[in-house]
Amino acid sequence: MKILVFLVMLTVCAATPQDLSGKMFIFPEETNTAQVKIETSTENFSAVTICLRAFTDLARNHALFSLSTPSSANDFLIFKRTVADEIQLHIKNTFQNVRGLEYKPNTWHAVCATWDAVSGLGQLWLDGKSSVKRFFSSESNIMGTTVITLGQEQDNHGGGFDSKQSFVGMLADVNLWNYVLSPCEIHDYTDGLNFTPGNVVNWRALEFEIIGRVLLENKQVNCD
Ligand SMILES: *[C@@H]1O[C@H](CO)[C@@H](O)[C@H](O)[C@H]1NC(C)=O
Ligand SMILES: [Ca+2]
Repeated sequence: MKILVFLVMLTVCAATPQDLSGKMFIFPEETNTAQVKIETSTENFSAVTICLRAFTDLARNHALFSLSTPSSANDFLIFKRTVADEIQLHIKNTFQNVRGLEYKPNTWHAVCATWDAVSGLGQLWLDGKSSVKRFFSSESNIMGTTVITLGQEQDNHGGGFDSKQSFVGMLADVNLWNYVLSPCEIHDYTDGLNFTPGNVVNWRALEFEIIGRVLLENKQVNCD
């Protein structure tokens, strides 16, 4: 009976949206288990914009954002590679290497990525600077039950994690839209100005589940 009550409470907690304004997730150790699972009922994307902020000193491969569907483990993946200044963007299991971005360690970076099914073009933004637009996949939408994980990279739907691709550091301000944001909107997000929160994933009303050692704390602010 106690276990049942506890499980019900856990379910309720996971399902209740929380306003995480001013907060960050801390991933304090390298594991193949610790993650934040983000829930969304959207199962049909004709376009995507994802924005988040990340702070890490990792020099190795690591996932910044991993979205899978049953048919595609890398339906939308932002993957920092060991190669300096190279970030891999995977959309519908097709990847492109984005080069020349200044991804410095121990710095908060605003990372955004966009894609739409009509043109098939994807683009990465780092701290308000865009990459070139590259072709990934067109005509079909991202379809099926989506599993979003922060902290781990999915090699299969909801699993297949590798500690050597895990994220260690801090993540915040995760928002996901089912349309492509304009460059001005991406700048507003990057600069912390007013922007329309994600209509699929909203940091101010986040439905999520923490698995393993991930801490939620106030974002550090610099003292004057
Ligand atoms: C998915 O959305 C597209 C429009 O982008 C629509 O034409 C299609 O019917 C939708 N598919 C499903 C299974 O809902
Ligand atoms: Ca992997």
